Amino acid sequence: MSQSDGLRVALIGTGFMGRAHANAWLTAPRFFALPRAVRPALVVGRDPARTRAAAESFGWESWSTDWREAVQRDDIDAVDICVPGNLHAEMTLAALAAGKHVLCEKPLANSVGEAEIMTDAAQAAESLGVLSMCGFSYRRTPALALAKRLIDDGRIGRVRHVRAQYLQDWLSDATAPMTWRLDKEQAGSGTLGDIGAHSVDLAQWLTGSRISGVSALLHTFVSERPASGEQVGLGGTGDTSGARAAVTVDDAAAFTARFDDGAVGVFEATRMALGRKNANRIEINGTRGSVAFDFERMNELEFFESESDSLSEGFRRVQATEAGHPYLEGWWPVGHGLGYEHTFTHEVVDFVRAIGAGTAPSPSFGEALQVQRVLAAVERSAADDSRFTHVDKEN
Ligand code: SOE
Repeated sequence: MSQSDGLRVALIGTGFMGRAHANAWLTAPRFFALPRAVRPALVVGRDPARTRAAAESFGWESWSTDWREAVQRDDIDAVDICVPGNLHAEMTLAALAAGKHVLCEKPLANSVGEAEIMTDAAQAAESLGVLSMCGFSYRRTPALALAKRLIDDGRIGRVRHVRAQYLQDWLSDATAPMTWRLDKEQAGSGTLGDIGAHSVDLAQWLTGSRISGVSALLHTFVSERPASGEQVGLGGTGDTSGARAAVTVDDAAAFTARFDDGAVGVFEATRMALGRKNANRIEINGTRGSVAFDFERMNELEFFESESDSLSEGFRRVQATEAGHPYLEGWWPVGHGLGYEHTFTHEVVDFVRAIGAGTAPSPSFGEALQVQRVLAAVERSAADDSRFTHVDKEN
């Protein structure tokens, strides 16, 4: 591979995440100093017309409906995988074996077994200079990166509580049509893996501590949906007079957790919280202070520090939009604020910088495997009714 050709990227996937990543690959080199130029070499999708349109609108140099092109072509250096979870392992293993750097969407896989194999392959590839990263994009929200900095600097002391909720409402309508995100075969799990995984990753990353045990419940409110219909956004209007399809994943996930440094956590995830659009919230309380964040106000971090004068202390609202804040060096002067898409741009910036420096990027597959283990523990706990204490029984 030649450095002068820039980093030649193949993107697999043209859906919501594919578009978010395509935009990030275009934007990152325009706003940030990167060690290598980025060449949008190939986009891959299942549908020819849609893939061609994606190539044209985002300026990809070529397109294909065969993902193997991305791993077989000698003129590709990095593969970005934005497809349902059941395809992650096969594509990742093929890309790493072909010597391509890999950015793989979250959750890393649909099972712990697959995630372990992917992690082993990533570690072996890393010793040959081939790098991989999992796309837990919210770590790249400036306000959350600031929270991480504050926690690492000891500003909230030792962590006692983690309180994480991820609330959306796009599945509230029981007549919205079936999609791959509701099919266990393709998605692995429902709300738990789709958005609960982000909370688990944020909690472990922010605290620097692993979740060591959970007690959980999962629930499915709508167990079948119209098999087809008009997709609008992620939901839409199903054809209620036609065939029905079984929903095979959870609609709601709730669990308590213990962290290995002694902290306790409470987690909730749902895509049926009417009115909540992308309320990815996390609050962490330590022995000296607290941080609190809600993605619906993504430019802000609430920060509390105990002070000597308890009558004048209180949460302060920090606007993470200033030049010295994480990732802000690439953007607008003073206080103009960022959006959802910027988190993906920052992800690409960090990935390309890691490749340039030859250092392992984070979240590594190993970190993503740990998230996968927590998701699996939540499923095991929820499936075991003997561990659920019924109010009307004494045993
Ligand atoms: C849908 O719930 C979704 O698009 C997730 O799949 C993403 O990971 C999250 O960033 C936004 O919501």
